Amino acid sequence: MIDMLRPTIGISCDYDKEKQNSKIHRGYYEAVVEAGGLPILIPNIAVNHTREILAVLDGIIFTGGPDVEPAYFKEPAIPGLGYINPIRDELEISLCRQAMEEDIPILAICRGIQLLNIAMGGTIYQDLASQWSQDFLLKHSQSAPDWYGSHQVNLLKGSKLAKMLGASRLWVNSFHHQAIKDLAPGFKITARSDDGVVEGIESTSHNFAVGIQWHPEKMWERDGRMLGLFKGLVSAATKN
Ligand SMILES: [Mn+2]
Repeated sequence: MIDMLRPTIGISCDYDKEKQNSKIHRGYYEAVVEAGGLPILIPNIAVNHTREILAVLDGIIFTGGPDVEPAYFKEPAIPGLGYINPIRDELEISLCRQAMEEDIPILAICRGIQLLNIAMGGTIYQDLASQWSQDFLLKHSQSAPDWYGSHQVNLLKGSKLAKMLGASRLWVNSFHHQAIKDLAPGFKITARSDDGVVEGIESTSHNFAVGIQWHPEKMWERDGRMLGLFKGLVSAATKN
């Protein structure tokens, strides 16, 4: 007999075009289990089932992956743009807008933070190295191991992000060449690296819509504070 069902946490998957597999790093779903949720992987299926997918989810994680098609923020592609996956973009933009409309808790990681910002009306730098206009830019595509914190971020005091992490400044890993440019309406910036690049955002009007630019799914086994992000999502997704 099951005393209490765990909240279901959907996890968007990447697509391996060579092997034709939907896939995702174990760190995402193992963190959800560790945080008390039940992970459900969402494959790259056609977009028409957004509402049915969300009907079985109490929360959702938008994961890391390739660049988002810049047409979604009304820009042509520049030379620095990387690989894009139109099928994944279409599904996730639709899922994200619908989840926000239904106020389903969202944790948006790396590509996810960009997707969340774009879906809600913001823009991104398609390529930091060629578009960042200030003198100082940190290395955001680290060459160190994926669990290793390669630069620091400053967290906004009182934000959900700072509370979940229990910190005001911490080391994070970094695997992105894009970043948020114009923030979507209804959001606030909750983390920046020392060069000013946005590393965290959250909605000011939703129950839980939190985005981060780094990869906690690859850090939580070594830095327990990172599990706090998944616990925060599961807690927000728990029905009272
Ligand atoms: Mn970074």
